[in-house]
Amino acid sequence: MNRNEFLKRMGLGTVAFAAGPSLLTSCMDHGMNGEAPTIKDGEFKTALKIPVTINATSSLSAQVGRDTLAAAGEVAVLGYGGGLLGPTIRVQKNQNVNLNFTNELTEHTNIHWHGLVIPAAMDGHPDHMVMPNKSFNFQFAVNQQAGTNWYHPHLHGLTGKQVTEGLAGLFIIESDEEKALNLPSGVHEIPLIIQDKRLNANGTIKYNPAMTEVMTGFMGDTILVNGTHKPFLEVGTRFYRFRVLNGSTARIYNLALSNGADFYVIGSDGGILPQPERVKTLMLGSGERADILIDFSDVAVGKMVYLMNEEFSGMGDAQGKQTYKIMSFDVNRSENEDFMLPASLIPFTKLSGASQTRPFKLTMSMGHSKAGMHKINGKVFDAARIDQSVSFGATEIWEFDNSTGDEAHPMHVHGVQFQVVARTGGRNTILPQEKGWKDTVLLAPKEKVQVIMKFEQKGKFVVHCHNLEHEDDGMMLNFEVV
Ligand SMILES: [Cu+2]
Repeated sequence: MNRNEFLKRMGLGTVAFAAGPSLLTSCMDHGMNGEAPTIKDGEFKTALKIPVTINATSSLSAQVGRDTLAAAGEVAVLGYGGGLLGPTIRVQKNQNVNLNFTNELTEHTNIHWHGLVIPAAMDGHPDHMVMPNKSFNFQFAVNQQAGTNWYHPHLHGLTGKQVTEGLAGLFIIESDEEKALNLPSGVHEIPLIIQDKRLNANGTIKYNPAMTEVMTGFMGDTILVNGTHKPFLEVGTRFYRFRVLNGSTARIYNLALSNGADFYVIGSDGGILPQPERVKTLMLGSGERADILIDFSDVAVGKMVYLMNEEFSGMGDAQGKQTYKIMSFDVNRSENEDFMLPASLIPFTKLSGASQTRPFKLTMSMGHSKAGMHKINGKVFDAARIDQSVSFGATEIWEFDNSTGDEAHPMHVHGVQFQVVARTGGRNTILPQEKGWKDTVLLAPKEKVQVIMKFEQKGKFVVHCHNLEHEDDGMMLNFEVV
């Protein structure tokens, strides 16, 4: 059964519906359709917050902090440093990371290093929990290319809640190759963690997905960038580098500039592209990142350019129906440019010689309870079950098949960076932001996507949908590299 058929049945008020009155009440509370709530327009009057930066040998605590999210003023939030979100961890390629992590929450948590190719014991598998008042020492070597990775909790059934309440941060890898490109840096290199929240009347973050929202994803009406509602950033008339993360649980963003200007994608999830890709729009699903360059040199001092979400279609019927502003770039000074956009960036060797193609069929079917509607190869997640066994050192193609689905699924593989080989059906193309190293790939309804990767870490990892409501619903499998 697909989502539309499911909703039709829900709409008929089927008395025999097995989940009972609590589910029906819950659906009435939230509306039946699970559609993305409307984002309200308004003034962009709060300076963009920039997370602090820490290095490879630091400590990190998950804690209850306080932050100002919107008009209600300061409220309790989760984070890794006193406010919403966490510091940006900035390391060099080939550096050893030694981070002592403490859980100061009253519930268990852990950290998954999203995008890092590190040993299974350090990856933050849902099995690896850090209980309240306990610590864990993360030690691993960073041997991969420069890129914009991130960290967040990864617990079966609790990931969406903890990420929404504030637990996430960036993990940036730098390299000498990248430095040689002389990309905009310092105050000209800005992280943008884009998230949507739903707030209670007292201003605190609400996370209570109804059953329809487990299907569509839980979306908010309040867009935050680095935890800032309706932010502005003052910029000079020159190129800026933005490291963009879609840190929402489910909302897809189709980024564009309000002045209709082109911008340049220079990096994908896990690395720099071989050459800049000139675009007008850039779509990012949950968990995806893009490194982009925006040139403000043609904008008159005193003008504003908005980062927009542009209306889109083809990603299921719950999303994309609205164009709205995400943040404002206030051009407030003329600045001399010392940056020239290079014709080529970091060379990219294509993986080949896959020993097999492994199918992952994505489906949705109504279960007997609220959990377990989203399946991969007909299965919901079972922590104790190993679903796929992969030979250490093997190169494989994994094929995600959403050809019968009517929801979007950003599929994420732990323990690897992959390359997108093909997309058939739907958009039928490899997008500019997919022409480099990736760990998360967005499948629209009707699409099949093939990715190729080499397995260079042994142990038990997961592959899952990064729509965090789908993931918590069980759209995740274990694989073991042996
Ligand atoms: Cu999904």
